[in-house]
Amino acid sequence: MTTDAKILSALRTNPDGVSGAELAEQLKISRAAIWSRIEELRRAGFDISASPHFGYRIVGEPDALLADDLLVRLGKTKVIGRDIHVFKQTTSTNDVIEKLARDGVKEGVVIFAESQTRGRGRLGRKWISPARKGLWFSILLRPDLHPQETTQLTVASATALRRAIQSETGLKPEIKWPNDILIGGKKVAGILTELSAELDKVRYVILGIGIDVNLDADELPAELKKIATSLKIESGGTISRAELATVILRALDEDYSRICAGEFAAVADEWEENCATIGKNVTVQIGDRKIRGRAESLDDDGALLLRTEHGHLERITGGDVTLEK
Ligand code: BT5
Repeated sequence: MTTDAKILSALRTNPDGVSGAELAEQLKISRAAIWSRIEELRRAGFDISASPHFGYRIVGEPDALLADDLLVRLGKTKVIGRDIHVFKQTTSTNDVIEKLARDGVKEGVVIFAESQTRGRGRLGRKWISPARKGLWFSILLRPDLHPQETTQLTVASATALRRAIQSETGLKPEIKWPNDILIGGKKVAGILTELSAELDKVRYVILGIGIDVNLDADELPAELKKIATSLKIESGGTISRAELATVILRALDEDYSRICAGEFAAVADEWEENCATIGKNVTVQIGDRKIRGRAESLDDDGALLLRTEHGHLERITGGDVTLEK
């Protein structure tokens, strides 16, 4: 943990204030060094008051993602969030993770970007990622899975995202197979799972997640106004992105562990309970092909089982689902 992270941690556990002398003692550095780090944190946007009576106190936090801060908030996890980096701007956080993956970096590293210039969805679609308005991040995973089983990871991520958003905001998000989180029928988050694999073994998976957090209605581009929303629009208040990111990373870590332990069935049960797709009549568009039917359940790999109009059970592994009204 860096000195800044240790100072932030001490300030947060002592909201009534902690003296420079106590901090110096705890961190085993001089009071002058503490003072200079506090100045640095103030420059990063932390509002830290200092008084002879109370010592140092945090009175305001910046609306910025800081790697040290996220690491301290997160504490110890099994895999996800072992290491966190924040970029001011990237093309796509999935691109950054891909480079790390090729360099042999261990799984669990998370890359956040305050904005992306070429954020992407599936099939090369564009993902808009305005600065400091959302959480745009990617995670490197190296699961011991067959390539076909990686849909399990998308399902697990959607389950974790839904749970975390609900606990943090009180909103009731729903999952739309395979990779959307909806509130009131509008998309608030999407997941892009990219993988590198040999014939029967996954080399690595890049889990890319985009969440619309603090966008106002007038900040959504015209083409998204009807289909997308943000947590701020739905809850009526600004949300701490750092706090939300922490809760989400913890939930993702839990569900990734469940998948690695072979407990996909339990994840799938939670998914089905909160899914806007199961039991509905849907149309699935796969390339030029359209399949209509009733979404029945998930299979063991996370694929969607669809009872078609002709009574056959079709196994769907990709595509865009539209819910019939
Ligand atoms: C997705 O694709 O939903 C996956 C989105 C993943 C984004 C994250 S951000 C961090 C990481 N780095 C990346 O470059 N990507 C990942 P898909 O199901 O194909 O949906 C894409 C469609 O969603 C677009 O065609 C738009 O209609 C819509 N869309 C674009 N930006 C959006 C936004 N910010 N919020 C809601 N919908 C959006």
